[in-house]
Amino acid sequence: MNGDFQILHEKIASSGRMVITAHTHPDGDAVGSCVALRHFLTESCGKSATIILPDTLPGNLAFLWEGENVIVASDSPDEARAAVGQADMVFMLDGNSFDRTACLEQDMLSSGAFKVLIDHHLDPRCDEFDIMFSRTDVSSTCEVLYYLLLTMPETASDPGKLPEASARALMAGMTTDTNNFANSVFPGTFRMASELIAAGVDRDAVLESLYSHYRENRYRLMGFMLGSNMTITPDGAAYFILDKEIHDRFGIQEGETDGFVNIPLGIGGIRISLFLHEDERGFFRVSIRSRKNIMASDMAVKYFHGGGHPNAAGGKLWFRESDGQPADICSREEAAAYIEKITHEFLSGQ
Ligand SMILES: [Mn+2]
Repeated sequence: MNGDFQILHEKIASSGRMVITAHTHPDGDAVGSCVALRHFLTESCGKSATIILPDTLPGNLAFLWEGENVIVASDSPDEARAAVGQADMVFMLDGNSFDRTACLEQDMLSSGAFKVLIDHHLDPRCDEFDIMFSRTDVSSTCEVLYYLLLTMPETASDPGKLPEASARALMAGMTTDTNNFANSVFPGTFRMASELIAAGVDRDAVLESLYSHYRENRYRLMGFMLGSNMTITPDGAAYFILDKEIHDRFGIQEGETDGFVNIPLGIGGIRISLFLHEDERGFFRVSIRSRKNIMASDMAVKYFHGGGHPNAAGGKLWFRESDGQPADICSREEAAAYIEKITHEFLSGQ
């Protein structure tokens, strides 16, 4: 699944304007890989590169993206479209298809730019890209990108030659996707971390930025969700439903519920955990985490129009018909009954 490094090097050398994008609701790996690549392309290769993301950037990752001049397509659709139209090279990071960029998808697909995929999800859409660097035996897109950048003539296998901002962003994205080395860790993941520290990345400062600047709201909500919202089923499923009323009551912002879905797996006997977050477009965003022998990705595909990794996946549950997308349930209130039914069905078969 891995493209020819030589072709990538040549294309970068001969291209002028580059666009870097990633999936909706960008997480640390998406933002980190975009920022790392942009600094490499601009500082090491002397190119012009713009990050265009579909929607809101999480405030807790501001230490990565502040000052990066990112175009957010939902805020500036015309500017985003123009930048994609002018690009001669497009990089899709941390998503296996342009459909993960939502409102940007059509512009990306119709662009005549040379398209590069750098990712770690299953089943990349080969037909959408000119070249792909896609692996699943890695922690994160940041890890794929790290080893890819080391093949570039500008670094010549020396992590010390990466721009400082790239090295820091790679460390940050890998750290969030592994939940700080708790899951999806491979030998190459530790090697990368070790080499980045040797190259000067201040890991303590990265951890401080990532995990010590949340707002109080996050922890008030966490207390409420664990105390009054979490349901545990006899089959060993745990689920939360964060509807709009709770969301507004706690004044929750993008990124502030990250990690909640992992918490129930700390309870003995819980096999799978689901976190539903209401979206104003008529669906719940569904995050799923599971123990090693349970396939969260199968559940995401089968019941939530989604996908992902074996133990960390996600999708959507539509409670209203929208844009020709039929509803999965008749109302928001039916979400709990639906989750009870499908987790029972799914876990009985495991
Ligand atoms: Mn990722």
